[in-house]
Amino acid sequence: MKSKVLYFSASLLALNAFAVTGKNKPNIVIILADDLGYGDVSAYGCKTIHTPNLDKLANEGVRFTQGYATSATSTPSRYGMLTGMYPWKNKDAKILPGDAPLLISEKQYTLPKMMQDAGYVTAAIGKWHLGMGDGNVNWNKTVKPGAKEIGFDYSNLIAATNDRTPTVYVENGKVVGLDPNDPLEVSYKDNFPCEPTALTHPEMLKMHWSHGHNQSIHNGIPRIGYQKGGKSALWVDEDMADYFTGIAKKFLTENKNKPFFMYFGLHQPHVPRAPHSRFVGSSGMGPRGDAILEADWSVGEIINHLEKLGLLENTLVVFSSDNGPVLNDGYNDQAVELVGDHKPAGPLRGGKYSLFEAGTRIPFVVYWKGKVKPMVSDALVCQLDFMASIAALIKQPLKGDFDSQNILPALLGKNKNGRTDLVIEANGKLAYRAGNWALIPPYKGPKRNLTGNELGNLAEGGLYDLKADLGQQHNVSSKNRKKYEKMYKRFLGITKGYTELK
Ligand code: NG6
Ligand code: CA
Repeated sequence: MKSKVLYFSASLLALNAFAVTGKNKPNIVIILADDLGYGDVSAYGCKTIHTPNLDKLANEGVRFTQGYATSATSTPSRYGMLTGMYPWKNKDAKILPGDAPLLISEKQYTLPKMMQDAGYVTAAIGKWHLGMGDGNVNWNKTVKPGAKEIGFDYSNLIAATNDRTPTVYVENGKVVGLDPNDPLEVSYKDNFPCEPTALTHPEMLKMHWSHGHNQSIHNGIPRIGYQKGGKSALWVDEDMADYFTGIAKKFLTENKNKPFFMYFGLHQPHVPRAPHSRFVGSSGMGPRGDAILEADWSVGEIINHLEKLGLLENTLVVFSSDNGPVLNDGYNDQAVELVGDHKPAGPLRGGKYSLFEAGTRIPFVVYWKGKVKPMVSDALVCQLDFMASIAALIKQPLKGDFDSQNILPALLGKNKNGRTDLVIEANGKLAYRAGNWALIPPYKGPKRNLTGNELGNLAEGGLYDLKADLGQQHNVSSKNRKKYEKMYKRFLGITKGYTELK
């Protein structure tokens, strides 16, 4: 009897403790699209595509006109967001193959570890692209270290990108649905004997490649990288949105009584664009537009689910993209032919892979029902700052040196004092934003890559007054030599010791 009473009061105590530590902590949901451009969301001014669910967040939250990713490609961008450190400080933070080892050191403090320390349940769902395993992965065993080791209690991921092998879902380090009698093997060096590739078996393709993407074929789509076996575990691209949206909803339902942090990486509109048949033809712009509408649907599902669970007023939702837009990223999917008047980068110059604005300036929305007032903010904000800003929000002390800055009031729309400056990265090269100005140091290299996007290699360097010239049409570096040199000096002061990633 006594032990029962003890047990009863202990659980009351536990409940009470939960009420104090747990109840008032807002949940955090970060939704990151893949290659979605500044002009791809109708709330950002485009009239060529209609994204009602993203618009709801943008129009009822804080819509940032100067929101940035740290990098113009996925891996470094995600690294910056999750570690609070500039990605160019880690020489390995560049586009990773599907069999790359975990990029973030297990010793590194991360945003999800901070959330765990604050009592949150954490999840990473969807696109990963930060490496998993030790560089010599056996996909038929538990793959580690991975998301768990850097702070995610639960994970359900694609290892890299939807155009790279392995084309399987990895849940908590285990390939989902794998048959032990049909082991999965992956290689980024050599093909496996007798396995078809896009070069040897073009007749197997339902989607054709234009550059890269001519190795293993799965689901009629040629990929980067080779793989063999694991047939029962291979994903169906057209079902991926339903799969991950379902996983996210399940995580939210199961953790509705705890404070949670969910990082949801959408795979759209990255190539290969293979949306579910429900969305095929919905945009009139071919697979790229249809994939954007599928992503919009997915975001709507998550928001509606939070509402259904009664959690919307206690959940801070961030929506953004890992880098800027691209039309032809290696497949002939009519993105270029069907784009019409649509401008994926909006008024900005460049796109994915670019040091020009459209490489890193992306849709960036903070939505918190009842807590954040609708507004448009021109504060300079970056995904790098989530770590220090969320630390401030949940009153979790952040020890150590981070590039992440606490700009919480700006993120919540309470003021417009964002960062004063920011270093951005593209293809291992750096550029600098400060105030209204964008500085691109002198770089050798091609004007464009195979996608047709401008990279921002300017032999003489560039200086742009974004207030007067948002589209970066007028390089004023010679006219404003003093300004250029002053900014360049400040840029070198921040990036000293950095040598271009090879
Ligand atoms: C490039 C791929 C591109 C895309 C990109 C990563 C080729 C020719 N191009 O190497 O298709 O996969 O890597 O994109 O292979 S990201 O958004 O994940 O950074
Ligand atoms: Ca991307």
